[in-house]
Amino acid sequence: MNRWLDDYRRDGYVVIRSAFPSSITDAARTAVGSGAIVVVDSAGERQELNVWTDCGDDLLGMIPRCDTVVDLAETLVGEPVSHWHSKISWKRPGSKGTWDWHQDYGFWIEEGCPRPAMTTVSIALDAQDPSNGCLRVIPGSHLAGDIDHPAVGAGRAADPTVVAGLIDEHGVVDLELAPGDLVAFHCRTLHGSGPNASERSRAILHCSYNAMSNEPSNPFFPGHRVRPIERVADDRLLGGRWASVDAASRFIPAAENGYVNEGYTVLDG
Ligand SMILES: O=C(O)CCC(=O)C(=O)O
Repeated sequence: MNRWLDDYRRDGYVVIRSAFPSSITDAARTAVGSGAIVVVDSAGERQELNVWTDCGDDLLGMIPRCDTVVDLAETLVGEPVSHWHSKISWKRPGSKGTWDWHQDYGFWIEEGCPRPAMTTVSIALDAQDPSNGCLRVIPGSHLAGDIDHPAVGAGRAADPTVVAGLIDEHGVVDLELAPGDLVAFHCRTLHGSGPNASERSRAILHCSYNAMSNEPSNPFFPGHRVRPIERVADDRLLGGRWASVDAASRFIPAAENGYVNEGYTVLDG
């Protein structure tokens, strides 16, 4: 874990290859698209998501609670963590939607989380590369402090002038991932993604965590309050002992979604 921590502290992200087998990623993929909401980007294009805060004994509730993911999150944050939320972010083939450059903490600070003691562990469900709109990061941008996130076009994004300066300084890394690869990134790491210009799907499962000592004073959901994670042993997950695949009954609907509070336009899928 220490090498990952060194990379994470330096770059603001770390990639771990082949963290999950195809038995898990194939099963999780079957939930893609069901119950999705749509978040509108700066150009008015559509991004599809399923978001949940409460984790049950279905597959999508067990992955964010499993030892592999939670141990990594706790190592990177440096203390016990609470589940913040998880989401499947899906770009269907040919979809034009993008994720504008942003720091997650630029939004989460609005819920009153005192410190950037938050991280996201993302698991690729499909192969992803620039042609299908893979996640992109600006390495080292987590050290740039809190950047303003004004309204930009039809959405919100990190101040484009600051982003341009950081890209000049640090460049951009396209996170090319195979199914089952994992990337963890700091809540201040600038990230985004482009359109899916390919004929392939691009689905990724983002699991986000907050330090137990970092209670939000203005949570947008009851599910954002800190609470201990009821962990799931990796053996149970890898052995396929989940109740069902999909957390559809707990996917947060468009009208109640935190993206609304963040100033995004959110539509039913
Ligand atoms: O899935 C992506 O490409 C990025 C999603 C993202 O940054 C977000 O949901 O905040």
